[in-house]
Parts: sequence; structure tokens; C-alpha cells
Amino acid sequence: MSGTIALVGNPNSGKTTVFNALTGSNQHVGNWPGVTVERKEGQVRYEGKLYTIVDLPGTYSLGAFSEDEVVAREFILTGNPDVVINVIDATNIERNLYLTTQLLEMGANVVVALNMVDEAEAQKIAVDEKALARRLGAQVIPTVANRRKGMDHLMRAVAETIDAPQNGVVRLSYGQPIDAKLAELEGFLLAGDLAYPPGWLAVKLLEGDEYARKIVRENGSLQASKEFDRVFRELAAHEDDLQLEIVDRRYKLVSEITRDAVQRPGVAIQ
Ligand SMILES: Nc1nc2c(ncn2[C@@H]2O[C@H](COP(=O)(O)OP(=O)(O)OP(=O)(O)O)[C@@H](O)[C@H]2O)c(=O)[nH]1
Ligand SMILES: [Mg+2]
Repeated sequence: MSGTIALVGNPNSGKTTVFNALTGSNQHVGNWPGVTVERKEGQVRYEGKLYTIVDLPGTYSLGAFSEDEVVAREFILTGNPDVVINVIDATNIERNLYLTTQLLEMGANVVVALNMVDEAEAQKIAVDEKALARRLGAQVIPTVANRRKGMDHLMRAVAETIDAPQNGVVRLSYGQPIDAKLAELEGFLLAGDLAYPPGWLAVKLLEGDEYARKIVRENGSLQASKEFDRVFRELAAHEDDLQLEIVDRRYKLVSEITRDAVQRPGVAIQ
């Protein structure tokens, strides 16, 4: 086996179409343990190597608001996929990139399938793939999944990205005082030897993510630390303003990247 691929993207972006185009009939359907969410897994052969590919439920975000989001993010964080194919809808890049920034923040090894480029072309939306790739620090491959266009190129990018991981280019800054708080939290979390990236957990804790808090609260070595009570008291005190600021920063980054890489008809270049 040469690696595991996770397919992630907004609802209706074309994940299952990509999955079917890559796997053919080589797939089976089950359920994720403990939830009613469908689990599709298949096999892809590319250049003599065999890959397992998992079709994750469609989500706009990777918080803890729905079973779908939790299933997707748990698999990305603890299922150890070697690469995440983020399927994005080329006619709706700004909305789709919100999820992309979260994937990069998790430290996922991302390849972007820029899907529905046929539709984008019909709507005269011009996407500068190179600019997008540069800003994201990930390969961006145009695809038309329902016509199987771009699938070979996509698998080549997957193989290359497994061999030479490209993550870590997008490092979001949330400005002060949030960045300082995050660094402090990250230091605290490092002592816990957790199964989750400390940088990602720190952001989720500041966002007030209940699930992230549970992970930290139940960690034995963190509980035993002197810092433990103080950290949680501070989190509770700052919750609301930090949450808004963090989401706002992410949206700003996404709209900046979109401005760099996408031209819509009737929107003048500045
Ligand atoms: N024009 C066009 N249509 C596409 C393309 N890829 C997929 N579609 C169509 O878009 C619709 C949604 O595709 P799906 O593959 O079901 O999307 P999904 O991301 O799996 O959706 P959820 O599982 O609901 O999140 C289907 O009708 C596909 O045939 C494409 O590249 N171009
Ligand atoms: Mg689907």
C-alpha cells in the first residue's frame, strides 16, 4: 500500500464524483463508528502503486458543530491520511477556501482539486492557479470530475505531495494579543503529548471549541500541571471576543487570496 488519501470539501463540490472517477468500481460503503454518517472507501492504482481513498462528508468548516464536521476532522487529524485532496468548486472559490485554510492550519498535507472549471469558464470566472498554489503552498490541479478530466494530473500531484510534503506555508497570524496567547497555549499543550497538533488545538481552544476542551481536560499530564486551572479560567474569561476575531481573520485571509487569484466578469482589477 502506497498511502491513504482523504477527500475533503464543501457539500456539492464534487468529492464523490472525484472518488468515483478515481476508484471506478473498486469501492465499498459502510458507516463511521458510532454515527450514522456514511463511509466510502476505495482503491486507486496509479503508476504501479495502490492507494486507499476515503470520501469524507461535505463540510463548510471543521468545527464541532455537526457529526459530519467531527467525522471529517477526526479522520484528518487521527486517521493519518498521507495526503488530503481538498475538492473546491471553482465557481465559488471564496466560500470554499475557508475550509482550505482550516486544513492547512491542521498541518494537513493538501492537494487542491480545483473542480468544476468547466462551469467557471462558462461563467467567465478566471482563476490564476499558480497564484492560488503559491498563496496556499499546495499544488492546485484543475479538474472536471464528471468528465474525468484532470484525474491523472491529480494523482500525479498526490504522489508528488506524499513524497515531498508541502504543508506549513500558510501560517495564519491572528494579530496581537491572540498570537501571543496562542504561543503560550501551544507551550502548555506540548507537555500533554497529545494525538493532535498543539498549534491547531490552541486555536480551537481560543475559539471555544468544546471538543478541543474535552481533549485537553481529559489529558492526564496536563491535568496534573500547575498551569491547568489558570489556562481554563483565562479561556472562559476571553471566549467571546477572541472567537469573533479569529473567524474574522480567517475570512480576511480568504478574501485576500481570492482577490489575488480570481477574476470575475465585471469586477475590475485594482
Ligand atoms: N459541471 C460540472 N459538474 C460536476 C463536476 N464535478 C461534479 N459535478 C456535479 O456536481 C454535483 C455534485 O457532485 P458530488 O460529487 O455529488 O458532490 P459531493 O461533494 O460529493 O457532495 P456531498 O457528498 O453532498 O457533499 C453532481 O451533480 C455532479 O455530477 C464538474 O467538474 N463539472
Ligand atoms: Mg458526496
